Amino acid sequence: MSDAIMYEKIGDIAVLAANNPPVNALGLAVRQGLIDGIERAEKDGAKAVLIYGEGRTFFAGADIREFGKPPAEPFLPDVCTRIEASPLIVVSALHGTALGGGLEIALGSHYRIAVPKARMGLPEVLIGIMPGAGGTQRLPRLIGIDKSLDVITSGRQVGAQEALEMGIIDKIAEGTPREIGLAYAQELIDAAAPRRATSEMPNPAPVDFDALYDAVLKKARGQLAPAVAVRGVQASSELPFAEGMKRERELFMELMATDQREGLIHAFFSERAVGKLPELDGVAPRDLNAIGVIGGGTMGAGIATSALLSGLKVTLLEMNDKAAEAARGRIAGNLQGALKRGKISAAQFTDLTETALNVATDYAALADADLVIEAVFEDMGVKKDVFTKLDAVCKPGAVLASNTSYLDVNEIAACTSRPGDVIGLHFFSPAHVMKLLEIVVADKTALDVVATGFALGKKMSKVSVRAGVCDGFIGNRILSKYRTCADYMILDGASPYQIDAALEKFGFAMGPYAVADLAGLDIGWAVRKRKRAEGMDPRARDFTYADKLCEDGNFGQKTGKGYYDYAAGAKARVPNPEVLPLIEADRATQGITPRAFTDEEILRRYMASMVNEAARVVGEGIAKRPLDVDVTLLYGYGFPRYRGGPMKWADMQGLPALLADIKSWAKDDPYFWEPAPLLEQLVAEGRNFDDLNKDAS
Ligand code: T1G
Repeated sequence: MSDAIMYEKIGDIAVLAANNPPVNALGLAVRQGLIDGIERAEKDGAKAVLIYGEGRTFFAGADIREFGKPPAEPFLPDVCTRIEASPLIVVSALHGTALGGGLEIALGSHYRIAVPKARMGLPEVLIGIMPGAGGTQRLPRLIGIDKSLDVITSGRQVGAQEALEMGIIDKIAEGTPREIGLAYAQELIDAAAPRRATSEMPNPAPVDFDALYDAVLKKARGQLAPAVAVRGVQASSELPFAEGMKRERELFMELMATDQREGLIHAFFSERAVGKLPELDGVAPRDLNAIGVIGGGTMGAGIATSALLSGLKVTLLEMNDKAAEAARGRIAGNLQGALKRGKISAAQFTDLTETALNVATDYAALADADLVIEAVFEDMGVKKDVFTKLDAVCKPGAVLASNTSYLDVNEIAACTSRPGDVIGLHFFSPAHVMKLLEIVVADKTALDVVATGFALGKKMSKVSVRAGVCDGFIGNRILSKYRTCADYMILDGASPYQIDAALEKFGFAMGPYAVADLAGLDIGWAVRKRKRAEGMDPRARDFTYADKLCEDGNFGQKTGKGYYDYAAGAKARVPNPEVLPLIEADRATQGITPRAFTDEEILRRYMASMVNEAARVVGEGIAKRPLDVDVTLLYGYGFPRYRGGPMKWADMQGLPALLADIKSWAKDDPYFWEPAPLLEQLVAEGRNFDDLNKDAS
């Protein structure tokens, strides 16, 4: 027998304990160990079998690392079927997260018990597949179609209490999984409880599966897995168990072969890889208990909220009492939202707003802070003034962070006597909601300060990505390029509405012009004015229609009108009729004859501009690996997760074709479409971005 499943006989009970850290994934050795264990128990005179996991969890699912490789027997569905077929009573005792194949093992068992904190679910759709070891056939027989569809199409984790109410488990008990499992198995033996096979339960009553399929497909914004999973569940209602299992397998294999599965699994591993930097190995972060936030606008209040929710003490500094009270109100409003959603209790709300939060107007209040984040107006002079004052009051070793979204962190650091303690922490608005944190490492930033940035991100449940210093770091620098590409397409004949529609069809939550309206058109206006004042490269194209829109007081959602008119509400946007005439006038002045764009060309240009700039960002070392770009775009810019991120998407398209497109467009606009050296190099070497990820791991 393999060590992955440890066998022991205690009285009448054969105990199969999984031992495959960190999450007891159901790799080959575990699957084989389960089969061997059941067979041994049957020969060993046992009356019952207990299955549980050592360490932090019951099985967290199939071993995702085996996907894409040739499958090896025994397959997981057969393991579940073998467990269920045993004449002995089989009990699964759940703790930690019983997910995917893990829950399917439990469903193949005859009885299920869990500790109160256990969570369970079938999260396969989140990685682009569907349950493939009987989950779509056994769960509906156990709890009915509606509840199964909720669990399977959302991929959500269900807590033990809810699972008990739904009928997924039979019992909850306090103790270790081994203790509660042994006690329950003995209780069942003593009561002469029958073997109880889920697959032998009657087919669940049908629902209108076609309507559900359509509704789920629409809600998933182009992602296929949840809708395909509906068809799997449908089979549980319409077919005998064995045929239903075959149908599940076919659908499962179909999804396994998709780019969406590849993209989602890339996203899963990439978001875990971003925090793993060889230079931080063994580097301890500095203490992090109390932090300071300077500026209580939307951004500062969001950062403070996120910090409070993660258990940190926060001192928020504002210019005067009135502004300080307004900031307190903003933070309380954010926390009220958390209270309403049940994320915190009323007592916690009171504690966070009255004890953990302190608002102040004097820099001296920051003297004891372990880390201070400034979120003041985006202007170098203002930032330098703040950092000079911080340098004077903060204790030695305090981390001094700027939330700048594009300014030079080296220049900010240089105005202090301790540049090693200075770092960029770029949050995304609203900071208590958005998961991305760019950790901007300046030339002199000390390694333990970088480690502290990552520790803060982890505490705040953010996905943190390391970035180097440049205008816009990873995300905003790439954004600026693909936005410009879209703006040029408008000059040449596309409309903002066609561009938004094409990109939303691709899977972006919102197109770039709807996003601009949400963020405020005044932001882009200020950037354009700054760039013109600094002197634009004469080869860069320019345009005025967007400025005119702002000059007329249209800043987007906050003024009720921008590219769209929001008179009927934010979601009921309609094109603003003033926009197209402004664009036409601009084209006429510049002597441009508009031409038609297909949605496909819009997408290819937009994505190529994004990938080309991303290749520069990686080539220059601003992002250490292509996967850092992918995670940045996924978590900060609404890039569709099932496409894996722009670099993964580019790899799946094929880099040679992308480079050929760029070179063909460069004939008309060599300045904008200059190919990134790294892209040319990869194509010449016949390699792709994922090869660079592998080189770095
Ligand atoms: N396979 C392989 N490795 C896994 C894994 C898995 N299923 N789950 C986690 N890991 C690794 C992870 O990469 C990390 O590695 C370490 O474990 C700790 O994870 C037939 C088809 C379980 C809730 O989708 O949701 O069953 O980075 O850092 O925050 O129907 O991991 O340390 O090297 O995330 O405590 C369904 C995915 C599979 C579960 C733990 N199961 N995992 O979270 O730790 S499909 C899933 C998670 C399936 C059947 C099918 C979470 C977690 P490293 P972590 P965590």
